[in-house]
Amino acid sequence: MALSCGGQSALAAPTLWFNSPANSWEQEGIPIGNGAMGAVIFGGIEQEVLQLNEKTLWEGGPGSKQGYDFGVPPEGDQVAALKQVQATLAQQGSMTPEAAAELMGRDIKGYGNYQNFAQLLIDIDGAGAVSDYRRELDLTRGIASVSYRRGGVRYTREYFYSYPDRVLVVHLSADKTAAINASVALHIPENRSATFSRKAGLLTVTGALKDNGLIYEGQLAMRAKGAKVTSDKNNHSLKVAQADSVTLLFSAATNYRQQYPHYRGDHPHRALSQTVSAAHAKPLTQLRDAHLQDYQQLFGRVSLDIGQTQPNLATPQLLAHYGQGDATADRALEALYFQFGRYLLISSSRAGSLPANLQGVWNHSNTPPWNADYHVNINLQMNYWPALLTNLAETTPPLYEFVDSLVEPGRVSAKKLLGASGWTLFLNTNIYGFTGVIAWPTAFWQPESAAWLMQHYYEHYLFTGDQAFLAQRAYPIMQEAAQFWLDALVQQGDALVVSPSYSPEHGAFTVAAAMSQQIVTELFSNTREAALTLGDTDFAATLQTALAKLEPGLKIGAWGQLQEWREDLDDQTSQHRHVSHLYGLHPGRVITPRQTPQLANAAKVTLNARGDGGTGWSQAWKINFWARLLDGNRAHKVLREQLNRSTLANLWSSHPPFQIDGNFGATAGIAEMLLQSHDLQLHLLPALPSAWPKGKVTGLKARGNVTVDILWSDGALTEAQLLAGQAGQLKLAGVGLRVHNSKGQRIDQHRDGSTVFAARAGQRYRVLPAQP
Ligand code: FUC
Repeated sequence: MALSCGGQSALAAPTLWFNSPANSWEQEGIPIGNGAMGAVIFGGIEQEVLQLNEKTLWEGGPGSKQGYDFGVPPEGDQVAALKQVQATLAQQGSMTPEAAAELMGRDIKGYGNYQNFAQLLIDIDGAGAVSDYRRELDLTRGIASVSYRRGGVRYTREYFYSYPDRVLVVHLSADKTAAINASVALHIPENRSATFSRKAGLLTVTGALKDNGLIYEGQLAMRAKGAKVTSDKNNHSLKVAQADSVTLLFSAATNYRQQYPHYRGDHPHRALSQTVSAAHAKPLTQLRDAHLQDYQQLFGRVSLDIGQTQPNLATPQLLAHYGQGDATADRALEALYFQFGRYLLISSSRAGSLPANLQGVWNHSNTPPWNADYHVNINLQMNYWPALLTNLAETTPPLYEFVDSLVEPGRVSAKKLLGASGWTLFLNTNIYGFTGVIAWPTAFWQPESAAWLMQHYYEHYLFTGDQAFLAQRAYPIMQEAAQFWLDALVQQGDALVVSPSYSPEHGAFTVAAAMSQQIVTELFSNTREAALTLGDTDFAATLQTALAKLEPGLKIGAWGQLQEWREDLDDQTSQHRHVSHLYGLHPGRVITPRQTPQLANAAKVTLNARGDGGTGWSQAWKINFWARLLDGNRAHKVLREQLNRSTLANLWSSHPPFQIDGNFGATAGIAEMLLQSHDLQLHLLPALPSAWPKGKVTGLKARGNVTVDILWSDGALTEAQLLAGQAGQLKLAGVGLRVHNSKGQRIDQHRDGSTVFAARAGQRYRVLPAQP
């Protein structure tokens, strides 16, 4: 169903590139990864450094020298402290976070940090001046490369991290024979034991973290054309002299297992040896082909043309040049940034490993910011905003596996900390089932986090129509999260409220802050819908009764703003980065310009007061908010500010420092500018900015399992193609749209401001704008 963009310039291939090696891991490194593992490429001439990561290498947890109790004291319960806070709030209306933390917060031990796995160092001999240097990442292939000329030879390096073969592949070549002299070594951080061994061209390093005994292993294989692989006498490095080309393979694993309460599985040696020897037996072309087939199948589903052409500017220069009046270069950066988010998600979240953490899978420190963990008062959720919208459902299994694994410890937390059944967690979690509270007054209390995570399960069903997923995966965990709130809500007069309630990460502890009420309401509504779909009428009725009393958390205050708290306390000058009271606008769906125009207007007032600044992720959220408010120019303005202020030279999003949620949030926001489907209808080009008058997007996904291609010019729809993944009535925003089935027959009907038609599974439909 090719839509032709007639007359538009050839689409610039999305590529990041640099004309020098990276000086800084954070600012200039090129990230590659296969979900479980990652590498950041520096691209040095004499010494190449690859910062390696494996997602399960964490200190802390069971066996930690610090001690560890999942954040929940094994003895006694904390419910008395909760009751005291609730009583104070009933009497005084509010208390400071410090006073609340004094009672309910806890100094924790053994939480751990995501670890730097190792550095792969490749020393390369050579003499003479270097010219023609280029280091790049081709997003269409998921392959990075470095090339330069030195001493009359062109040297080329190729890098990719294969998901199917589970290995990092680095290939060094030259345009002359016998030109490569190289030695490779693994540099292992100090905070662990390390034993090296070598068999032929295979170097193995194995050891355990001193903190918690977690066993790790890395295997590095080297093979060369035209030379023999040797090693130093300590077996710490592998070498070749005068090789024509060299291929390095690396893979890593630990004995981590995602299973409460021990989180340990088998020694990684056997499985890892099989992985590396299987890859070692394959020629480079076979490894590359398998990688391309796997990667391109995902990445290639969505294309975006907003009129970009590839300017001859390295990525840092493209970024510096942004917003200076060169429209096609600006579009190139925006389109690149959109696709880079998709690339990062594919590279940091694939089935069989943990979800993308605050840095995806990339980390060069043993004490990274925020432990490079999973914050769940927005950050982990934001990481997955683009997954379904941009047709990458295959990146979501790690999220569901991970959240599923939190239920068991989360039951203990629910019981001990709130005296409730069901399960929950609070601000943050690690890979060892941490579901308790920390001591930090500014953020420690967030029992709504589990409910927020449940949105992803239900949305998965809405996007894919997968009934088995709804029945087997989504409903049981949603039900238990809802059960928690049925117990934890407090009756105040006729109303059900959350108490204590704390709007992230400012203000006082109060009762029934907007975000708490909105999230619990959403959980109950979604769970009720799921219950009705699956025939659990009893639980649906229970939720219905609760919903009738639950305060929705949607109040309009004195200056026209959407209230953040139950009382009208909003400070008109606050620019706080968390805008949690607009949850119902995004990522929720109860506030829409069409169905709740007054609330949408109040959300606008709030957003205008908060301004367009903030951390990377906060700006990314605002792109989504403005897109949902159908203001494309404002969404685009925030995108511009995010690119100008919160984006590093390698296009990683910056909090500061680097934090990946901003990348994912912005990619989702751009998709929301082009297509929305949360409002029970499919909205084509809901928030198109005037900077993108003409363009084409293909392969986006809408709820109801619809794949959507849209072509537009002069700021308006030219044509769209819809592929219905399931049968059902489809509703398009706007009357007068003309819908044709694959036989060319018109099948549209028009009512209540929508164009409606009956879609058949597997059928394609052509949508044309209303006749002028
Ligand atoms: C939340 C945010 C911070 C930071 C942290 C990882 O606590 O408020 O800005 O993003 O998560």
